[in-house]
Amino acid sequence: MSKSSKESASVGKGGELHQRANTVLTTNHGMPLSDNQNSLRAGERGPTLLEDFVLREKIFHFDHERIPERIVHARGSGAHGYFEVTKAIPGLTKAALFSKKGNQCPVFVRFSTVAGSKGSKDTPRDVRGFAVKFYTEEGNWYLVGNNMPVFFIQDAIKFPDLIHAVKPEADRGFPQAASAHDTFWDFISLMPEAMHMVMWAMSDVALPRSLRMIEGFGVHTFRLVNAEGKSTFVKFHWRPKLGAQATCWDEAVKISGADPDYHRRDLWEAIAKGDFPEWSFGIQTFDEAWAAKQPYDVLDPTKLIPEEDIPVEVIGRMVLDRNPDNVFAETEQAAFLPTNIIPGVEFSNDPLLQGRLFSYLDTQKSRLGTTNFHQLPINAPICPMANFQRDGMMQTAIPKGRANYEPNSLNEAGEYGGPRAQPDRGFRTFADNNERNDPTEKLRIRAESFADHFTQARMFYRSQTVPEQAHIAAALVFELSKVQLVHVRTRTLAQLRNVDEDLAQRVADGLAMPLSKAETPAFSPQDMKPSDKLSLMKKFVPTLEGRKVGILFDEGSDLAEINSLKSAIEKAGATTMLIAPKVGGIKVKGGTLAAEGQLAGTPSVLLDAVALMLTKDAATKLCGESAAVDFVSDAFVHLKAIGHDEGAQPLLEKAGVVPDEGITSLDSSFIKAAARRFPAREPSVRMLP
Ligand code: HDE
Repeated sequence: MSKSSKESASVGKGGELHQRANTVLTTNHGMPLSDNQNSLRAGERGPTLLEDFVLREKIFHFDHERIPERIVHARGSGAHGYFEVTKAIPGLTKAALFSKKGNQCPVFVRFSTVAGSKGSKDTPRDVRGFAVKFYTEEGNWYLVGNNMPVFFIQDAIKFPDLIHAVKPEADRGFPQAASAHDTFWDFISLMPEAMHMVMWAMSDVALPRSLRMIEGFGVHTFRLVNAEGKSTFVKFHWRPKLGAQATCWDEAVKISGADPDYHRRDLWEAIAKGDFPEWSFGIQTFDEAWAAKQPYDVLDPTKLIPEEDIPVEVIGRMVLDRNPDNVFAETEQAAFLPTNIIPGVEFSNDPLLQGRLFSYLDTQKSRLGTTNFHQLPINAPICPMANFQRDGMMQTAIPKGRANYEPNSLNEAGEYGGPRAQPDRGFRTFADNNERNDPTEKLRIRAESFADHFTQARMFYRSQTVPEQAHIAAALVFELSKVQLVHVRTRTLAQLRNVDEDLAQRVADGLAMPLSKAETPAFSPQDMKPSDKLSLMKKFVPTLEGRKVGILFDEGSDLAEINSLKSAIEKAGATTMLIAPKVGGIKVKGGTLAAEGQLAGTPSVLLDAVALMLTKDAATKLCGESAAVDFVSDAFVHLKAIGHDEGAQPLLEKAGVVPDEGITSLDSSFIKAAARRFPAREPSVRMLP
């Protein structure tokens, strides 16, 4: 779909704007230019002339380069790739895509943060958007999901309030890309239905190590409909091949200073070097009868379906193998709409999803300025499309003939009468006659079955490992410490008591506040079985694949040893980065070695593990350089493996490193340790509540 960047625009046959190899610089109208350095002046030192249409066109276009950023999910990173069906499911859906194992279609994915504006950082504590365009032979299917399986609210009517509350506060315009402020917690503490999602947002899942290491969820219950018209409910899941992994909070904070583009750079670089990120695609399926028996409502987007109850069945895989050619044309102009479905995939009555169904079309018109946004290359279907919709701003299609209405009988006159609906193959809405829906009344009402706000929040918290529970408590203490309205803190503590008494007590202690009086919930929380699938640490995949290991060297380090460690790390699937105090070339034993990163500009927060290959003299000298001391002490407190030779000892001591199983020599034990983190170290480096 994309064109080579060497080509430039010119007007071609039939009036279509297309690309051809062109080395001549022209105006937008194709007129060749003689000078792109000087504007047209009245005399050598005189004023610029109004007549300078070349200058005017260039500046006019520049002045309008920005379009409104997305109200949510403004900061995003995109990538192209393909989806492949690994298990056909014709019994469940008539979608042609899923009819045969091996079927493939191109995809475009946009990952995003939610709260921050376009220029914010990549690593705030936040939900991540995971939006996929499947360009199928039956039209574009968009699965616009997140990296957490539930959401804050049950009804679309609360979305503007939620987003207003989390965005920078209305009077002061800060904080940017942060939920740690009064208005967010004010709102959230008044919305008990948010508590389950709050647990997720305060967990390590909100601090991804890489976009290549996040899970994805369709969140809502959807339907699959087969050729016989039978409907099956479905939840969609993406699982990263590299395993889901998070950073420490302190690490995420420091990364945002060291590299605000950490995630987009990581995604771009991995794809550019052929290390293609991959996800498996899975479904949980169930029917009305099963749904009716659950203690929660499957239409309630604040609930998940435990995998212990319905396992995820893998039916596909997605590989991202191409970076965008142009961020604006593709990632920025990509328009996602949950309404873009294909025959065989349908909505449920989830009231949050129902609200999304009309919201996204409005957004695209307001952001892209025209009803013809679907014609932009990134949004256009790759299958044939035809209808009688015409005209509108920035119409780029040139429909031929007289037929712009239907029915018509132009065919009978030998003319092209245009396309016709296909009763057999076309999309039909599933006739949902479930008696639980009771469509006989119009009501502004919340179903009774949506009333339990705490059971799953409790299940999530109790499914975490001890260190993960401590992280949730620490995140809540951090966020609430930024809240200045004391009654909001008190109210949040009351909500937390319904999630878990121990958690509430830890947070109260961490704030040095008394535990609030418990509030009686509308529905008393139940104790569900904890689920191992909800813990990142329990699911952790110990692999070096896709990770980055830093090798710190300096004058006198041994080139042969560096090279041999480098190749052992690379053999295990990681990339390496050579780091030294100066980049140009340092005299080492056996030659001169240039570094890829300068020590002060490459803190260890940007790496998964570090190796210190230093002579004793170099290490002693580096004890006087805070960037070197921080490099080591941060790796230690961020629970990373540190491999080192004898010479590095003075620097380890200065950095306060205490030996444990993550502090290794530079042999195979380092390669093994580098694939892990060491949470057991945490209590000695951080006073968690
Ligand atoms: Fe969105 N959401 N959303 N959302 N959403 C947008 O659409 C909205 C919700 C999600 O990379 C907007 O084109 C409403 C849930 C993603 O371009 C907007 C409601 C989930 C993206 C919008 C929700 C999402 C968006 C902003 C409540 C997870 C980024 C720009 C009814 C399942 C897509 C745009 C991209 C984007 C509205 C709730 C995911 C304003 C009204 C729940 C991943 O239309």
